Amino acid sequence: MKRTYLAVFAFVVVVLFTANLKAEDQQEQLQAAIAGLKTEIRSDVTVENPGTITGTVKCRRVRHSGDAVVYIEKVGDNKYDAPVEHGVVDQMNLIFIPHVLAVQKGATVDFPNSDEVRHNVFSPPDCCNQFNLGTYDAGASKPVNFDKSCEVPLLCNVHAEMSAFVVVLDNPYFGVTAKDGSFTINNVPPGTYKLKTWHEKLRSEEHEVKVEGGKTVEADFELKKRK
Ligand SMILES: [Cu+2]
Repeated sequence: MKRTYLAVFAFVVVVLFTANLKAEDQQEQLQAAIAGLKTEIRSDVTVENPGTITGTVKCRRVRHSGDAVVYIEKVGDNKYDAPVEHGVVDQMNLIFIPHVLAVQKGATVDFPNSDEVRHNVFSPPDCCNQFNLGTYDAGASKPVNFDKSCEVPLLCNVHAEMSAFVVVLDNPYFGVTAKDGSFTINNVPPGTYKLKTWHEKLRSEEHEVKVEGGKTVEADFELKKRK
């Protein structure tokens, strides 16, 4: 009798240990995906004597200062070739990764399913770029082209809690903030611009910035809740 108890006990320990290893493995995979996937997709543009815009966005009353987008509304005539590189929004552990992907207009974004369950990515009916990819299996991936500048909420028909955004912009001059709120916009042609912010929950702010060739100009923002 005692032996049976011991055997059961040992079995439970092994099962728990394996489950723990699997959970740790999943966490590692998730962190790797978060670190590895790009949050900005743009085309390469040759600029003579470019400048840099850098700064911090403080996001008030939300968990962190990441996932805000800082962008220049208009640069020249805003006519730029679509990016060749595809963006990727992965679906892993019932989460979209990254949570915010900023792309230049014309970009294609791939939506792989890295889970063992099926997902169905779609954007809401009142959205400027409406699509529905239908349910698809683990390992499969479907592309969507984003040709209008606007914010596109991503949802999943199977999992109501899944949410993310593709923010589509008119030119290559934008940056997505890291969790500490920092951002950088490189390769900016010299000039005076209107710099704006986007955040899923916070009110948009704008600053005027003067970019000079070979120099870095700083622009800081503080974003508050929408009224
Ligand atoms: Cu889903």
